[in-house]
Amino acid sequence: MKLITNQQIANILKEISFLLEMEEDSSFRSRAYEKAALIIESLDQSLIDIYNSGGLKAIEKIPGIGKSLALKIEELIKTGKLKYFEDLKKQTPINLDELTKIEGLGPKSIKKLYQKLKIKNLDDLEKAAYRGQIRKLEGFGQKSEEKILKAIEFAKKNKGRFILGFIMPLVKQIEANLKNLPEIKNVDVCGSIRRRKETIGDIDILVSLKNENNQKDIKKVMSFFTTMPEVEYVYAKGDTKSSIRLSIGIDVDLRIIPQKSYGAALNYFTGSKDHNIALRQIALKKGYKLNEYGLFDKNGRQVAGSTEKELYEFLGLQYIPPEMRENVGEIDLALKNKIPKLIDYNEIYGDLQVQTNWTDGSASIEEMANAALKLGLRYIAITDHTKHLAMTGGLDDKKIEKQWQEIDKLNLKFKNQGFKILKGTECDILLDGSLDLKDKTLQKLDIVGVSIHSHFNLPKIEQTKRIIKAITNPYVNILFHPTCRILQKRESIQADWDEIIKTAKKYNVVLEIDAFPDRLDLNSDLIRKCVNEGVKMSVDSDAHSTNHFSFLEYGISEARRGWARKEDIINAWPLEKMLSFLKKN
Ligand code: DGT
Ligand code: CA
Ligand code: CA
Ligand code: ZN
Repeated sequence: MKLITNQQIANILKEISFLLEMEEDSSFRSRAYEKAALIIESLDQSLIDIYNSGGLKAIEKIPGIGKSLALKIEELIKTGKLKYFEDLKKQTPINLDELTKIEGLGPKSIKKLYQKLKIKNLDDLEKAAYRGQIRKLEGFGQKSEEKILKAIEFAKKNKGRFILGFIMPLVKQIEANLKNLPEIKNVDVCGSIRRRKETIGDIDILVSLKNENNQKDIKKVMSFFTTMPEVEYVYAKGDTKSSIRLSIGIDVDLRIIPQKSYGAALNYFTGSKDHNIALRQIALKKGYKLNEYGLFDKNGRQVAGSTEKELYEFLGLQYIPPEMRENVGEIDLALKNKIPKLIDYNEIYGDLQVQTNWTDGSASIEEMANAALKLGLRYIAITDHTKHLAMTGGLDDKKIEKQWQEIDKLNLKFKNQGFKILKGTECDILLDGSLDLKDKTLQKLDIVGVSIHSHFNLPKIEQTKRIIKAITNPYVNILFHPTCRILQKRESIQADWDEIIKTAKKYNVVLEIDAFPDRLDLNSDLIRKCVNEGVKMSVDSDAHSTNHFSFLEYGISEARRGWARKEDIINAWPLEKMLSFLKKN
């Protein structure tokens, strides 16, 4: 039995779907795999648990998963591998991971590039583009060749980094497994993960032991770590540090730290490097020496370092939350005792961007509401796409009115649970800045969100004008995923953000922090600007299935990285307060 997560299984099914899509006449089978992947991603229970308690039959009972798929899942659970998938990959030996990161390359074009130019990976693609071979292919042109080159540059910058929210379930699982070892006292994941950076290079873990110098315990912890089922390769196994690579391709370091140095090590390995350097300078000015073993006076005596709190105290600094440690002004604030009270992870009341199966979501309004309620939320806004986004089956003015009838009915049901479903939209901003629904429809909605889903490459001046025209519409409440970036896939659109923030302030428009792990847009710099200008924000999951509400966590992380407080985030407020803020005169 292999420890394979639902996400890993879903990813394999997605790759199969992609590979099938490249073949002729396989799009039906391809869609079945894609659908199954989405269903598996939104399961509450792990497939391993389902399989262990009910066997193959229980897997088959999951909607959307038939006999043949269930057998494949069983094979993955039992062996960690799937022969069907390995064979498919042999037939088309291309690096999908790399090539699908190039914006605009879908299954059909990747297939053509492979068949005509033998392009298997990013390297091949880059060479062919530089040689001008791609523009000669049917269906490609000089413009798409240029676009590909730009996308390659972008992808190279991100190579080897992982998106925090997608890797976090695995990190939490490893952390929990270590915590369960009876020899271990403290476990902390530090580095960029503790700072909640959007993407991370590796996983840095610190532990301390209950019996610090017991060689047997040290060996046992290190052996456990280097033989976890996810381990693919062991770089080093020692008494104080071990390093491994996991099968998904990410490296993990584990360090055993003596209790008296634990805070200093935690601080050092959390970083950022620039934050560390600034702290060390403060220590020097005070006549101390700071390193990962502790804070030491002139005589080499340790004065602090067993806890982080103590360390900051001795340096004359207020405690600085890890999300702020980027040396962008936080140390000054701490010196003046002015670290803001950041929004906390349990302070979100509602979610203002939620998609359902009325468009491209996978669950019904009721299922989404129940999932939100289960997580402790008090309200959600249903914000399905509008008609201009035709591939999602976007709603028009008529269809959205039908949706309101369903919402009204459901609200009767949810009322005694203290939960409210708001009528919303993710209304498309058209090329000229006008909106995809009529004003008289927008007027009747509780939450009008607007966003861009096309023409990402407009010049800065035009893009700015377009957005400003949209958000000055009197019925607009929120600009969803304002910069439209997709991490590792698409750069932000070009726009004058100072101008947009100014306009948002004037027109009482909220800017969204989209919590979907590959969006996190606004980024921390823009969030800090909004906080400074008094522009309010929302943290929304952009959920497309019931388990996506858990993404809110990463939106809160981004908000904290941008120094936002509860008063800056409107859905950290109770419903009435939030709605009355949005009301316009
Ligand atoms: P990553 O892994 O690229 O996402 O980013 P980090 O910040 O986790 O960087 P990593 O894993 O290289 O190192 C973990 C922490 O260790 C880093 O945030 C600060 C500390 N550190 C590493 N190298 C140095 C160094 O040369 N000087 C100082 N002061 N600190 C360092
Ligand atoms: Ca790291
Ligand atoms: Ca590291
Ligand atoms: Zn959107």
